[in-house]
Amino acid sequence: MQFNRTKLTDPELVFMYRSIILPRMIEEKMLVLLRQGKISKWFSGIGQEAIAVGSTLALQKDEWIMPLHRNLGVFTTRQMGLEKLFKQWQGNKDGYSKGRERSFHFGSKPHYICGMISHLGPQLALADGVALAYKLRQENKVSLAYSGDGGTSEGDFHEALNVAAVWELPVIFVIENNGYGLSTPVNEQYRCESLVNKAKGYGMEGIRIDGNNILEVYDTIRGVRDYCINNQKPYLIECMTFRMRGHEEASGTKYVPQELFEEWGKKDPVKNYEQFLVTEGVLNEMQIADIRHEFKEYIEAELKAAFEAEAIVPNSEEELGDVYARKVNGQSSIVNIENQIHDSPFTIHEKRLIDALQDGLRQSLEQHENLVLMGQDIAEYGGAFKITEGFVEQFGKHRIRNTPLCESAIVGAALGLSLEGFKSVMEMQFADFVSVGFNQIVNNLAKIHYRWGQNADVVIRMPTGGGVGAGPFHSQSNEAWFTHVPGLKVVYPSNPQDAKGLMIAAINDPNPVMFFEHKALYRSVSGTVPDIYYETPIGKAIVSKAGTDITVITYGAGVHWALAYQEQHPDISLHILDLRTLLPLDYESIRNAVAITGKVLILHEDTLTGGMGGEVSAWISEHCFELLDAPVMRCASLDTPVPFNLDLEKNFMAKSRLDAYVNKLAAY
Ligand SMILES: Cc1ncc(C[n+]2csc(CCOP(=O)(O)OP(=O)(O)O)c2C)c(N)n1
Repeated sequence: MQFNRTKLTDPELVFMYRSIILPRMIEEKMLVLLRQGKISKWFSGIGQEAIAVGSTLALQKDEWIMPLHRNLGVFTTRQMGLEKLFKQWQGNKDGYSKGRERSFHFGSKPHYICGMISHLGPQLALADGVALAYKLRQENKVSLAYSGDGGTSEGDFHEALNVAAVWELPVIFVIENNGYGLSTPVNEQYRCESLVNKAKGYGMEGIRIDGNNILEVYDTIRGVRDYCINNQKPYLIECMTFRMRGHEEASGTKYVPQELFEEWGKKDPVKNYEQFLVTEGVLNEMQIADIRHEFKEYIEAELKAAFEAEAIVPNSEEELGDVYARKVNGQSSIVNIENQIHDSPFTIHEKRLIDALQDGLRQSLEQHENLVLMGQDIAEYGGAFKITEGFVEQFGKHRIRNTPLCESAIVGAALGLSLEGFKSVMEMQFADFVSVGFNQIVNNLAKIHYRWGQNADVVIRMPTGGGVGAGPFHSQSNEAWFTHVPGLKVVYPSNPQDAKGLMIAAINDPNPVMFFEHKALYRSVSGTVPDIYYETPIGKAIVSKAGTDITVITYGAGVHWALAYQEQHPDISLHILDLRTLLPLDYESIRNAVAITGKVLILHEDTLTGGMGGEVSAWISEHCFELLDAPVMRCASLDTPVPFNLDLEKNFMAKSRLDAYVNKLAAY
């Protein structure tokens, strides 16, 4: 192995040695503890330390890194105290995730380290978002994300590199090509000659280097960092290395030919560098022994302290309390229209739902300089539904961003922006397409605050629903996919005033909000909308029409179906509750609405099985049993995909069975 010290001084070379030997020694200790049954799972980075350590040293301390499961060297090189790290791995309350996350799946904002999720690939797009934040602020910084050779086969790898190239983001993508993805050798993973060749396909530069040579890694990444900043472009680095242990310690290495261990054992990044320093006269054997002794004592002392930590006493209130981030700083000064409507100190205008949404977005962009909108065709074209028409002229293309066709990467980029304190609204062109961004939403955005205290300040706009003969993939109601995910908020306005106020509230909320907008209501529903910047509270239902015979609990288009039904059937008096927010549910308003009539019909456009109606019905049965005079009934759409033919679609829709359900309940 050829080492080139370039202009590095002796103390700098020694510092590098200390940086690379520490994670090696920690791991050696971990393997002993594992054999003693004192710790659980362990993913080893032995043999790959030069990559994590060299790249972390090459970055500034306040540049975000997205490490994976073999990157202990990132954590130690960012000077994280060992006691807290050990507590993290033991699942202790005083670790980085309050015992909620295993192994390396945690982050630390003060250290600019973003916690990985298990899925291989999603973190790459977060690096895009962080780099976008740097670019928008014109800061001279880069973000850096790792991928294994296996991870490069994930769609997220392709999406993240493509977005970084198209948006010219200063991101360094580092592939650790260690020969295997679990038991799968690289010849069963990809067909290109080398992974760095993929860079060309995205229109970016790339280089393949010896990942076991810490000086080569450090020097390359220093240079690449300058390139990314000066040219405002991403860069791909393929680091050749080898996984010297099993995928994780329990899984063994039987499938790896012994010769490979012998061959790569000779290329050990720690031993070779140590040898180089001795040959170079930078360190002698005594000094090396001293450093090793110092670290041994350090590790033992910190481990002892960690093992003495008290066991966790579970507290459900605290667990639930950490799922969502709390609002901070002066948000209470925003007008809550529902407290002030009677004073009417503001002007109002008649608006369609679509115009009200546009109002909410525009005023939010004026309010928050750090708010960015992203979506397919949302810039000059104004979006598929023209909601963002005119925004580019007012706010510029840097804030109103057209995206390539890659929902997963854009949701990930939104989370990356949030790491850097930006707010973002992403437009799904149709709610149906959320399925290809699903993982980022339900696993990254939703869980991040509970896992390590980082919020995801992201709103995802979901043009949803059917009724216009658009077929199975432009008509779905998929809100219930998300109401089952702790950490998300799910909002679904039915009228213009709520649409604007809830949009503003969603953007002000520090948590990820799924914002459903019924496409058929965009231009068919109008109402008065205050001109001022105001919030409609998330988590509050509203009585759309008071009545005495049957309570209809509904949302979205269902509200309009119920109102229209009432108009056509004056003999029966419906009490109509518009839920407006589906997660969290407003149980108090539900109870009050049940109490008024004792007969409850839950109505929604979504299909029956597993829909919101099931959840609301179960809650009413459990908590309002004494208030009921009839079984809770659900009127929902047929349990089929949404059909294209208009007659079939009409038959599919819950609306076509509303009359039957009302009569059934009335007669009960
Ligand atoms: C989406 C997804 N599929 C499968 C897995 C299971 N899994 C975890 S690590 C791994 C191998 C990863 O290989 P590679 O990306 O080369 O990284 P390495 O473990 O070699 O560092 C697999 C298959 C996972 N975590 N996520």
